[in-house]
Amino acid sequence: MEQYLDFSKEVQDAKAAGKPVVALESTIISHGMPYPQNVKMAREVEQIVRDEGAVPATIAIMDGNIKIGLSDEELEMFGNSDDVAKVSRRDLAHVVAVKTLGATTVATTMICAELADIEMFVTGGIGGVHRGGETTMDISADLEELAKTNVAVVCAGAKSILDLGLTMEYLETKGVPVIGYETDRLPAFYTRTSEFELNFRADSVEVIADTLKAKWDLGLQGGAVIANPIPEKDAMDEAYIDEIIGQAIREAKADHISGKDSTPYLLGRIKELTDGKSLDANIALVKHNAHIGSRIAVSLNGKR
Ligand code: PSU
Ligand code: MN
Repeated sequence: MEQYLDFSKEVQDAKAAGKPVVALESTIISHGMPYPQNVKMAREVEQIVRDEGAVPATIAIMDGNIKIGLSDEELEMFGNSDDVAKVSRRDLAHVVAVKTLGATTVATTMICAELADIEMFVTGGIGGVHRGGETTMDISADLEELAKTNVAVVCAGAKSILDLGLTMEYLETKGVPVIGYETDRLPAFYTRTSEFELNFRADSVEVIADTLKAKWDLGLQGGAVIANPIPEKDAMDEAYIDEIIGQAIREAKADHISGKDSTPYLLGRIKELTDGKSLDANIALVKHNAHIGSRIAVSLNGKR
């Protein structure tokens, strides 16, 4: 397995020194945001992780290797190329074998983080059960990965392009804890709350680190979702964004968009329909997640 892993010097040194490492995904860069905002976001998020006392490891596939930590030039390339595949679990072996460029989704970033012995992962939003998923069966591989791979994911909840209720049911069935950071309700990405009550609320990163440690010490396989609401000042108006999301979903249907193209299409349309305001919110929430996720990583590392 090691032959496929290619660690950056920064991550290698961090691991040798026993420092906490935080995994970051590349699909959010290559398929989740436009250039050049995506690269700027990726660099700023990495710096936030460093400022919080951890080391960032942005994960991507290149030259038949799983890169654990990208250089500045590589970040630029993943943000500014149109031949980067979106790589979820099913795609990973193929993209490694044919040695093309691949951006890792939440599912694949979790797989690669576990291979690299990294237990914390920060992103914006996870995939889930899409609206209408009970008939289309469009259910993100992210949920199955959370069920079996031992990596905690810090996110701002899930977007209401998904069916949040079905997503929560799925996670419950699979035994994945969803912990609210300073909230009782599932955040809905662009907004701070939703009607869905969370399983647990944590008001400190210590409690989250203790919970993760206990989970894995007990051999309870699988990840956890730490749901961290978008900061108040960056949150969008709920009625406004719901209307836009509804329109984007109707357009996706009319354009016969399905499968892996669905999430990037919807994100792109929502950005256009909001004149870029959704992108600003998206960037703000990822940065906030980087602060909280890094603090959890530092705390958890101290308990090892
Ligand atoms: N949600 C976002 N931005 C993203 C994604 C989700 O707000 O970029 C990406 C993540 O990489 C996630 C993937 O893992 O979309 C889910 O895609 P799918 O539904 O095809 O599994
Ligand atoms: Mn899907």
